[in-house]
Amino acid sequence: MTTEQIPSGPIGEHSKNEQLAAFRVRHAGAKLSTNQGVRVSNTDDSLKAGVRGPTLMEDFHFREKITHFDHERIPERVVHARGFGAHGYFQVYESMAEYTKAKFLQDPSVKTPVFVRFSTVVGSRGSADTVRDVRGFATKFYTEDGNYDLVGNNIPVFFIQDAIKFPDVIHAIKPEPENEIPQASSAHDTFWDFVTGTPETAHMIMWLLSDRGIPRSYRMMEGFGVHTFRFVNQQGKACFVKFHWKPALGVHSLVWDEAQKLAGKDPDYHRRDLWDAINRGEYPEYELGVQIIAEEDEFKFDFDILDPTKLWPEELIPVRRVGKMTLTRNVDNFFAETEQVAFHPGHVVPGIDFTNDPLLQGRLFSYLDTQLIRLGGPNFHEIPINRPVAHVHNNQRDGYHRATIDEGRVSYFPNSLQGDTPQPATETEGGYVHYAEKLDGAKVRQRSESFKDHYRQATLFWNSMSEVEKQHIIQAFHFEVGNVKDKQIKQRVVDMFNNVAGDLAVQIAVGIGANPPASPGGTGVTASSPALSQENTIKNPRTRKVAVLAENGFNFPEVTQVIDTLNTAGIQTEIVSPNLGMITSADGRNLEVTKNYLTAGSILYDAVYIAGGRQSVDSLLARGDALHFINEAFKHAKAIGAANEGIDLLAASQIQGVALAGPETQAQLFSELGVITIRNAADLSYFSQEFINVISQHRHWTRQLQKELAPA
Ligand code: HDD
Repeated sequence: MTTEQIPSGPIGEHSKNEQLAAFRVRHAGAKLSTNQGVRVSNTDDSLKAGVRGPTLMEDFHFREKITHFDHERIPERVVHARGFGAHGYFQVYESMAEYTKAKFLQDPSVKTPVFVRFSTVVGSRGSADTVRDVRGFATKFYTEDGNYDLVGNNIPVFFIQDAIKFPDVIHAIKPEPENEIPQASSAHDTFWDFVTGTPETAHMIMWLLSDRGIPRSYRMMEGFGVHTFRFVNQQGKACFVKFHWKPALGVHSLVWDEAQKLAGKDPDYHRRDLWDAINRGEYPEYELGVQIIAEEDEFKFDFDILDPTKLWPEELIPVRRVGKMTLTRNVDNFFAETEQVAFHPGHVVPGIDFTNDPLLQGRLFSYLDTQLIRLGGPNFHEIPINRPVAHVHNNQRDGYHRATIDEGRVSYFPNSLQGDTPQPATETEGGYVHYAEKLDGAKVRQRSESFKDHYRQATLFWNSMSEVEKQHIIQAFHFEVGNVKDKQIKQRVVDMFNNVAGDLAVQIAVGIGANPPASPGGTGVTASSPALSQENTIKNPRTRKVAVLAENGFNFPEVTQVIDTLNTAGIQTEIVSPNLGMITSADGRNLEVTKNYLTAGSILYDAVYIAGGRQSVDSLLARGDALHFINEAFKHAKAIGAANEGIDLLAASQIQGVALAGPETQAQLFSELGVITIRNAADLSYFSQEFINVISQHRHWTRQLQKELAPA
């Protein structure tokens, strides 16, 4: 199939989907065949010489079936092996012509198809989703000008400044080579050995050990292009640009204990969350943001804008939201799409160009190189998910797995036999012309002096954290470095992070049995950046998940009113009870149970609601699982709601120091630290609304600070 046969016409939301349609095969209702299209009469028994005899070589069906199976695996990505993708579209809000000529950033009526793959970096393909790690956020825009890939992460800075260090940092963070332990974790000696020998990692380590390292959902994390790129407009004028993705649902995280337990209870937690949301029509949305610096302002800042370990503080250089991406469709086949998609930061379109960031420059080599081995040769661009919607015409030919049938004798340029075509396009015809940056320098293997401040922005990040975010970072250090066996490495961690902030280093030292720093350090930076704290993010209750604990004898009118109000606000509810099937209310009505205590756990929910009803609550009171559910949800700072008798379960739990509605209280709402209760109210609409507000807060950290982190 040539690209000419692909539905042409203006690029629109569905153009990639229409292109993919030509490759889809539906097998339902069909007869079984070999790969040669020969119908198969029996696929359960190999061809044998006698019923108890040996299998015959001539069994072509057996040979083909087994051979194909033997070759099903391709190498997993050397990093970002575990990922999950979805289709959608991008729409710009208004023309960006002032800054860039990129066509997909011009016309607000155009919906450019996109494919996004989210990933973890360190773990192998089968590892758990919720590990502490950087998340990849890679977007392929199928634009009119050809494919543009924005291959970013959920952290705006990187571990290293020069791509030549990439194998070192990855070797250090991957499982240790002699025993392949630990999987998908940075909590081991080799990684911290590398970190403490490489001070440029300090800033990103602060991010990794913050709540950003354990997102609640792919739908609730930011994305960053990390590098400084260039926009170039029609007149050839360039500016520096950094890209951001801002999620409509805000930036939210798990807590560490929850993340670890989820890795066992539901290792697919993030992919399931994305898959389910898209299937429900709750389409994830992210606004594209840009920060722009004029070429002439390159040296105006106290950091080098080419240094990928530095961010541009949003308060200094505001993020302008220029468009929105909406993910609307799950893949049809994980391997064909998510596994075979090939991203490359070098896939750029006219209007977007590179800078001399040495990390970016190295990436431009690595991604094409890796696809050659991973996808088996130079024709990976022909795999349906990788095909541009724009037409492809060139003189590249042959190679493994070539699918295009190139017609004609000509595969060279210049030529007279085909009128010198395909021929280069002029700039006005859309030909890509590299920005004519003037360069002058000696060949050196050196790091610029302007790249040598490794700590000031790490301090800025630390200063910007709320109290509870700081506590989480310290706990993360205690976990990560607590798993390091070498005492000298542990001490080096304290000494290195003393350069970031003295109070941080002192608190790290306490938890890992190292000596506090000889003298409290720091950088002297006192500024903070509110944009860096998740405390200041969007709080939106939509798509949150609430467990409803109920058993036979529950109060039907009460429970259904609460559930209906939550559902209307876009919050999901699941009835959790000891057995699947139906439970019957005190007034004889039935509700279907969604999960039992083996298939569910508080960690799978954002909030818990305990149904009223005497008999139901008496059963819950006798059930250790239910009390554990509540205690764990409380520990993880989640919203908890209860009405009437349901409050008795709270009173019997380990929740202490929170005022609850007492048996005699008349319709008065009690709401403290995210625990909300009411008794004797004829109508629960006010309660339900307040419960939604409490859920929308995501987590009630004050509770954690007061109850958990207070010194004994
Ligand atoms: Fe990379 C994959 C993001 C630095 C070499 N990288 C990969 C993916 C993401 C990133 C999201 C997964 C793409 C997918 O879903 O298929 N990488 C980044 C970011 C970086 C970065 C944001 C720094 C700003 N990467 C980086 C360097 C190198 C690589 C410096 C090598 C010099 N990255 C690769 C790779 C991968 C990759 C080995 C593995 C699989 C692939 O490319 O397709 O080439």
